Amino acid sequence: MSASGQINLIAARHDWTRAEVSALFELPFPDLLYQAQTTHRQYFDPAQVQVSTLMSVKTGGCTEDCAYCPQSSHYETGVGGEHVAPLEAVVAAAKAAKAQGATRFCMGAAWRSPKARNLERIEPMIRAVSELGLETCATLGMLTAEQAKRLQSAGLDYYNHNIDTSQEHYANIISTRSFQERLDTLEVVRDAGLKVCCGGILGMGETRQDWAGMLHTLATLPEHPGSVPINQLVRVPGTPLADAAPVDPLDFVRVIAVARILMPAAHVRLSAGRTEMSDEMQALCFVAGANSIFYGEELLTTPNPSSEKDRELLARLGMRPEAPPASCAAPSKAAAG
Ligand code: SAM
Ligand code: DTB
Ligand code: SF4
Repeated sequence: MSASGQINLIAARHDWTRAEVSALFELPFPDLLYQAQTTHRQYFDPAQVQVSTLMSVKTGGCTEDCAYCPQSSHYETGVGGEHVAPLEAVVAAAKAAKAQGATRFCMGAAWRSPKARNLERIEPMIRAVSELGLETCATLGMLTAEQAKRLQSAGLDYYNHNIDTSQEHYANIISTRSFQERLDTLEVVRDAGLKVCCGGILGMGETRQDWAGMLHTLATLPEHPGSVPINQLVRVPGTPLADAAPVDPLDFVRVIAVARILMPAAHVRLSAGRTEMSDEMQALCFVAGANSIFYGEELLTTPNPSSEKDRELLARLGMRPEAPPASCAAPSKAAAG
């Protein structure tokens, strides 16, 4: 509180140094959580959680070699290459997600980058989901500037494109596209006026320094991402990372807390891997500043906790889903709702 009695808002900074980020990781756990929760309360209601539902609209058969991914055609995971989902199936899934309480619907496709004919299939999906009064998100791989603009014109709100890990560790995980190419897509997405959803995965053999590096990259982008998904690796048999060592749950909480401190206005999403997390660990993540989850029985190809279980967890914690943003109540968006 200032001398005048006003609360001083902790300002969002874009000039974090790598040393400052590393120092946050070295704080005693109670000090780190106190700082994260203090920051969180200045920007958000700590009892609210943003709720997103995922749908895989084109599954498997991907040319890329991302070592974590069950959808890569480089690995035998039992996930076959499918065609693009029909529009009606997407609309039905989006309606069901809305009825369950989701406010954002994220459509994922296993592409390195979409072709023109692919985007022609995706655009009507975005329009239809937007018309239902849901926020829209898509994750389709690398984009050109023109493609990003087209998606924006179709009504897309967010584009998900993860850096996945630190610049240093990246080449150990993916060889078919570079860290710089990820950053280039983030730039065209921002320039098209889309909101960025960008985060990474923990549990791919990285160190604490890699977590600091990944979060430093995110926090020093020209704008902080609107959403920061922090995934715990889902270890899928057949992928090179199937037997990776699990992350210490308290370290996972540390990463959430540091993300919250560095990017105070972002929705930090407790993303993949929740089926392996205890209720207590998830509760600690919320205390550390996580305020978004994926909701619904499936992520893209792997399971997620049931909606019922999540509702119970939120109720036990006295927490509740965040209301949709005002933009979603606009007549054009709500028309078909
Ligand atoms: N093909 C596009 C791309 O790579 O940007 C979009 C879909 S891709 C499946 C979206 C993100 O899902 C990846 O960037 C990665 O962070 C996450 N992901 C994929 N497999 C995962 C796994 N096994 N565990 C945790 N996260 C995973
Ligand atoms: C993100 O960061 N996590 C989601 C979403 N963005 C697209 C994907 C998680 C995928 C987990 C593995 C699967 O279900 O295939
Ligand atoms: Fe393909 Fe995306 Fe999976 Fe990489 S993460 S293999 S680009 S679907």
